[in-house]
Amino acid sequence: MCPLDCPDACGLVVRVEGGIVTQVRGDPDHPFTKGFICAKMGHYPDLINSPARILTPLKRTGPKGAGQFAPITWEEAVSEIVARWSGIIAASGAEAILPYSYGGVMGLVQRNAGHPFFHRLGASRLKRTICSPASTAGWQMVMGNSLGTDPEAVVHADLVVLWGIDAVATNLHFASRVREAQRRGARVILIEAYKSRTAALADQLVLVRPGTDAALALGVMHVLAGEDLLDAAFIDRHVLGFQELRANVLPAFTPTRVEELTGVPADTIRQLARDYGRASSPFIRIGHGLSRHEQGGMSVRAIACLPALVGAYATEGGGAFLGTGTGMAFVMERVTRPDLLARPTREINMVQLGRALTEAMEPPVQSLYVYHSNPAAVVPEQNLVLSGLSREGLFTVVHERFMTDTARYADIILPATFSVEQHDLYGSYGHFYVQRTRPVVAPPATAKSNWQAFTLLARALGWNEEPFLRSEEEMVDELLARETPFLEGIDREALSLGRAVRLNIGHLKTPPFQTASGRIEMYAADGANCGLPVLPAYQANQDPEWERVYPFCLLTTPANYSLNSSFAQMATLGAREGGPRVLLNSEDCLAQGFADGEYLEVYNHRGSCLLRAVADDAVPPGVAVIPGVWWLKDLPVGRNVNSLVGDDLTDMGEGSTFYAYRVNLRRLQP
Ligand SMILES: Nc1nc2c(c(=O)[nH]1)N[C@H]1C(S)=C(S)[C@@H](COP(=O)(O)OP(=O)(O)OC[C@H]3O[C@@H](n4cnc5c(=O)[nH]c(N)nc54)[C@H](O)[C@@H]3O)O[C@H]1N2
Ligand SMILES: Nc1nc2c(c(=O)[nH]1)N[C@H]1C(S)=C(S)[C@@H](COP(=O)(O)OP(=O)(O)OC[C@H]3O[C@@H](n4cnc5c(=O)[nH]c(N)nc54)[C@H](O)[C@@H]3O)O[C@H]1N2
Ligand SMILES: [Mo]
Repeated sequence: MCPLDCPDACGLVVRVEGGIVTQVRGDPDHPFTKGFICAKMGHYPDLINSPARILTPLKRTGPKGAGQFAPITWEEAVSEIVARWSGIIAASGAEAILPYSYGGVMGLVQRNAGHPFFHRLGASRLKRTICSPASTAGWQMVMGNSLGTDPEAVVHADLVVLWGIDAVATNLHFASRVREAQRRGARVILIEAYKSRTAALADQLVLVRPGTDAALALGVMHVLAGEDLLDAAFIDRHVLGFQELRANVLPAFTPTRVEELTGVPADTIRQLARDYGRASSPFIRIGHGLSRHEQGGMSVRAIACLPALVGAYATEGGGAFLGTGTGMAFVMERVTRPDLLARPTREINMVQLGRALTEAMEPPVQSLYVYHSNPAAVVPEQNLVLSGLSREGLFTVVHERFMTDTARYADIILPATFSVEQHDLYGSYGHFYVQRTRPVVAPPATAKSNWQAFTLLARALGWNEEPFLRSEEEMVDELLARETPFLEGIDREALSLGRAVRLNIGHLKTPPFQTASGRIEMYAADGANCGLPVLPAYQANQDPEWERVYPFCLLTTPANYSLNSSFAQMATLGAREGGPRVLLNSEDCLAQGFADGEYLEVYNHRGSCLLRAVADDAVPPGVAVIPGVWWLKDLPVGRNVNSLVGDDLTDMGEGSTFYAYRVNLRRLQP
């Protein structure tokens, strides 16, 4: 299984020769990913066998961030950590310690390995919000726990709308099914903020002003209602609150007004609505990109209403899909052990790490334990994050495989394993298969998995609660032993042999929809309690003065040849990507006197970074696209795009707003 944070969750065939991984290819027997993988994972052996791999615990010998370390043993590392933490706990309490982890490994055991440990310790809890809580919350307000349309069914659709997703880069195997739908006659529409790679797959590209998708969706609904393109019978039986939406919200979203808000021509909005309303089984794939805006939750909420208006869920291949949480198939509390938390400790939002490390708090964060994440590179407000990580008084432990930008700031570095060296159980957020993995090679003698590192620390602390006495393999067994409706009747033998097995999702078949009312809910009676509008809405949110100072919308898009900061250290892949760069419309380049290929300073009041300018008319005027999360150490002045990105939270789910910021650019002084 591929361990990366990617919806495809590919099946792999790993060739091992003489105890060494020599080749990684796609597993032709994997039902969803069918034998092909991305360019990144084709290079997995280069990472596993990299000479840059950290092979021993390290202790800092130079100033913070300088990357100067001396080797120590695991015993020394563990006793240092235990001693420092004991001091901090005695003086300030365990909430002064903050775990920090995200998506380096997606397996259910390794990914969550720190939860029982930090619950038992009584540390601060991390709200893991950097990726998709806004889109999830927006979806759930309308659809509850409904899974949406199976992505495999897209081949039956006659219209596919890729809404804010660069599927060719970020959801490759879904994109191949969209091509299949196209071969069978489907039209494909991409709704994007710039002409991404995925535009090559689409029959039509609709460019929307970043952050305004809710208005566009409401405009489409206005036309559907006005031109009687509704499925009245479906609405009657399966929708709650459409009449309220129609009476109170839709009248204001005329195509003319929506054009002003979104930049999409009124005629295009009308045509989009007609195409959507007349299709027999339209499928909308909702991306997370469009939710990383101030009103990102609302964007997804509004889009999630669309299929209900035309009764798309009643047809094969029709409906919408945001993601699947196959983790819910298992009793995850067996791993995460919330019961080990003696009392609810404070929660810190991971998006606001910079604030947490630099602002006054009671108690202040005095220790950070980072595992399978690279916050120095991937988190917004980078200048704040780095000044926090530079604090002499912050005791930082980083469990890693490479000297990442974050590891450079560590006091102690612990060497980590690769997925091919550890046990785990994987779900996916882009399909419905689960898969068990066992190690195919032995790790280097000194490297430990997340689970192993935490059990070692727990034993050093003298704990003997159940999870700390068990191996990672036993934890996988434990997850598989607990019956849930998703596991009923599945092929357990195939699962234990390491095959991808489809979960049983029959109990979530719709209708009824998995909401309180059993219907698709456009009206959210309890919305008002959480400060949210009871009906989908859109607030115009432009500040002309701000737009004058920072004329460019910044899009920090996923790169094709790296995944967040993973693989971004590989020169071969970086070169194929085109290197660190900022893409600008050629008219903007001309107007500003920027030459194609010259270095520019991209800046705002948060920070700045230096990037090579590339004139590219895939980018609309007034937009700057910076693909990829490059390593700081490889960039001039040691800052990447996240020095330009703020840490405001979304309207729902307290999520990240990576795409919501503005910048200006200037030529470098000689
Ligand atoms: N190659 C590669 N694959 C990846 C990743 C990667 O970094 N590289 N990241 C992985 C991760 S962690 C995730 S969460 C997933 C999903 O990755 P996401 O970050 O959710 O990316 P996408 O869903 O593809 O959506 C990104 C697209 O949204 C567009 N966009 C931005 N703002 C708006 C807007 O306001 N409206 C509209 N309509 N579009 C907008 C951007 O231009 C961009 O092309 O991909 C995973 N797969
Ligand atoms: N500008 C900008 N920034 C972004 C985004 C964006 O679109 N634009 N996308 C955001 C999104 S969607 C996400 S999900 C986050 C992701 O951010 P992160 O989850 O921090 O992802 P990575 O940068 O891939 O870093 C993962 C690290 O985990 C390490 N690792 C891998 N496996 C293991 C393991 O088994 N054990 C241990 N201990 N370490 C391991 C890898 O070596 C790697 O350094 O980034 C966000 N940052
Ligand atoms: Mo993500």
